Amino acid sequence: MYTQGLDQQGNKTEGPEPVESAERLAAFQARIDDEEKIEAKDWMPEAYRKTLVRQISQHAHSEIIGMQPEGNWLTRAPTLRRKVILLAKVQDEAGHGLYLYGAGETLGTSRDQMVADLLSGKAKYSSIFNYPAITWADIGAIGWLVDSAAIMNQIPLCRCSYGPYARAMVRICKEESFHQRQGFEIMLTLSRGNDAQKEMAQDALNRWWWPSLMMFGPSDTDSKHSAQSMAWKIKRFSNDELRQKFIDVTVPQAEFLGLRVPDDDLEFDQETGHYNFGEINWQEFYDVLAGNGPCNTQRMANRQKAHDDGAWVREAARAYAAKHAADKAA
Ligand code: FAQ
Repeated sequence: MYTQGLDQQGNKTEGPEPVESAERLAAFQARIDDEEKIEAKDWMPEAYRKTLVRQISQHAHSEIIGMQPEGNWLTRAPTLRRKVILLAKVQDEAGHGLYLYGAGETLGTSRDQMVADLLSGKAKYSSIFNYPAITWADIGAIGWLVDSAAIMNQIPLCRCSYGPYARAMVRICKEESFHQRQGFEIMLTLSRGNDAQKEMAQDALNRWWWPSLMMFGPSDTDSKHSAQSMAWKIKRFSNDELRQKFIDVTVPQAEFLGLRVPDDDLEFDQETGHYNFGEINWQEFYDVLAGNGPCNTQRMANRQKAHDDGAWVREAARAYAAKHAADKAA
């Protein structure tokens, strides 16, 4: 049979034995179009698998690296109550990383491989975690803004075409909602506090606002993966659509807090029902992605150290598993 398909890199092939025949690809797309979930053992195009491993692993890495800015404040939380809540939040992020690595592994890439790609710099993690948490108000701003942005992006992922990722996102989103509330509550307390506390809240908003907008990724004209990911229903909304939704929801919250969003061009457009906003500094975004953000080096050094320090745990777990298997076989 002489057919056309795609090879493992997604290039068109013509020949007697295509890796991915046009018929197979069409049948796969039809399943997606019918809103069927694709499961781990189902046939899938190699490019679909690769896109998912890329996105899911980078998402997992973000959760794990994302523990650092907040972990930095565990020993300095202002009250025991705040400390307990923050501890629970940081532990949740570790859990999210684990569910996501688990979802990634269903696609045939081991967690060891995903972690190796993070440590070698091959795999990215979210740009937002390369900014420092300088004051306690930053913990409020991270919960309020970063978790809000994460929720805005992740709620549609609960309907992602790949079943294991979609199901992991359901639980993650529930926990992120609690995280968002705790962040907003910190900001509310500070903004109703004394002048120094209000100033601290405003300063945190000033520093976290623009990086939070960058979390949604490049503008639609520059997003290289969006079109295909939306056709595969991995992504349900474009980067710009989600960014706009986030701004529309968050600006009134800032007003409620009595804080000023640091954007002179921000204004509500009566005609569209959306906020118009100023130009994002994309150069800063790409600099952070290239490893030149304020904390990239520190974040990766900490992760590498944690990985090295955990070597004995991995070794003990392997020895335990080997002993268990030997006992079972005996
Ligand atoms: N940072 O073509 P697109 C959280 C990369 S979890 C770094 O638009 P795509 C929880 C992108 O990977 C936050 N890199 O890509 C928490 C691609 O590079 P590649 C993480 C970025 O995949 C809260 C290139 O740019 N959430 O916060 C960023 O279609 C508090 C071209 O971009 C997720 O990962 C960025 N901001 O869309 C934890 C959600 N944006 O791979 C602790 C799942 C883009 O070709 C404390 N991911 N890039 O080398 C997604 O929804 C998507 O992957 C996007 C990017 C929307 C992030």
